[in-house]
Amino acid sequence: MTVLLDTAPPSVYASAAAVLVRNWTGSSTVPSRTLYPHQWSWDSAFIAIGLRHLSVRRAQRELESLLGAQWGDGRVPHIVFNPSVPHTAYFPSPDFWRSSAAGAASGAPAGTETSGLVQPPVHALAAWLVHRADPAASERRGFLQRVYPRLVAWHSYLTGRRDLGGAGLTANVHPWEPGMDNSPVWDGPLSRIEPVPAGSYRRADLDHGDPADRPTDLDYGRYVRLAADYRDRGYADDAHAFAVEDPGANALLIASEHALAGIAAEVGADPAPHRERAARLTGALLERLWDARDGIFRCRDVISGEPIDERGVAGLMPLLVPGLPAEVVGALHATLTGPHFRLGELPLVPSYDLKGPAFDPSRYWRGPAWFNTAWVIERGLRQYGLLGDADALRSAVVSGAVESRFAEYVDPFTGEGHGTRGFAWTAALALDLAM
Ligand code: 9YW
Repeated sequence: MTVLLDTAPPSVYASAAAVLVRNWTGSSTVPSRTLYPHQWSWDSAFIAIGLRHLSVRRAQRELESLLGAQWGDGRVPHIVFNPSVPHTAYFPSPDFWRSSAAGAASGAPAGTETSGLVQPPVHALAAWLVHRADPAASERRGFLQRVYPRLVAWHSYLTGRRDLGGAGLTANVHPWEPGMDNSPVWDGPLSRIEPVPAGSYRRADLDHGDPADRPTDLDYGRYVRLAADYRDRGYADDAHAFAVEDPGANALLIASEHALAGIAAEVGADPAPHRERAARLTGALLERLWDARDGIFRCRDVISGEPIDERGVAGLMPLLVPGLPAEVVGALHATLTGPHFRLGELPLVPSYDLKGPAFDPSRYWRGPAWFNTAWVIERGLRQYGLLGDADALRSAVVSGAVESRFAEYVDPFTGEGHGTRGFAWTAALALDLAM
């Protein structure tokens, strides 16, 4: 591996690089050696954004190994399983998903085992940032030429078969898909789902994670029901008991669609359709999910047709979307720094409303602060010239990551680490913001 010269302080650089080197398997990076021993989709995109500062080639490989497991229908699976890891190490394992047996209808790859769900589409943005880190090397290897058609197919799946609400936005069909598994935002739509019986499966996550920090058994019973039903329908997108339009996933899709326009121009394709799609998606996001009264984007429950009355960090992530009306940016900034999220007073951004009834500072996505959402919000603040808050958030990400030994998530008040340590995207994104 060629290690590039960098400008990050040596302690940040060396310790973040050590995590990324330790978690590298030879073709991709595991989020955590213990808790998550396979390749995860949006993790890999965030990881590539950091890896580009260590090795552009390795960052390209990270994305290309993930895209190599893309299904024929365009979906990029949320987990790509490492065949050398025992099935007992993570649940649900390949024998649960049975992707390679899913058949021709969805075009799952025959030689690789994957899940059948997706995660937020950070990949085109990541590919663009990896390219920008060393355009000459990227061009020599034909990186963008190879990934462009796959990224186009991926976005077509999300805006085609996954436009379940019919208004242009992409919908998520499982709480694992927006990447924020047990966010209180899902409690309402999830309460309609009959959990599978306790004892019908075994949670491997509790071998490594503190039960008080992880989703509950009731949540898991519902996650398993939804995933098993999807599998049993051959991963067809025609009937879902859970479907939501998430502002975080859609914001990342829009940012990635803009990145795809940049990629198209580089590879000699027409960028205009990507710009048009980004504009259409932005219009739909504002039309469907913006709550002007409360100054936050809401998630929409596609089954009930109603916005979900909870404030989650995903509702602030559209700050990443270029070209928002000034009053929307101003209101989002006020919400971010106001009593529900308290940026400025607190160093990072809690995953859920500090005043919300379900707030819990240590349980996973029900309150703790995460580094990937902070990275997205930092970029959004910077884009809109809110530089004081962007600078403060940037240094809080870097110091919080190092001080917590690259924790998966931290207590939003104390910064105390929770979950696994040596978590890859925490290291990657701290490295990116330290450069
Ligand atoms: C799980 C790997 C994944 C992340 C998700 C996070 C968690 C998996 O870990 O989900 O077993 O709960 O919620 O965003 O991609 O890091």
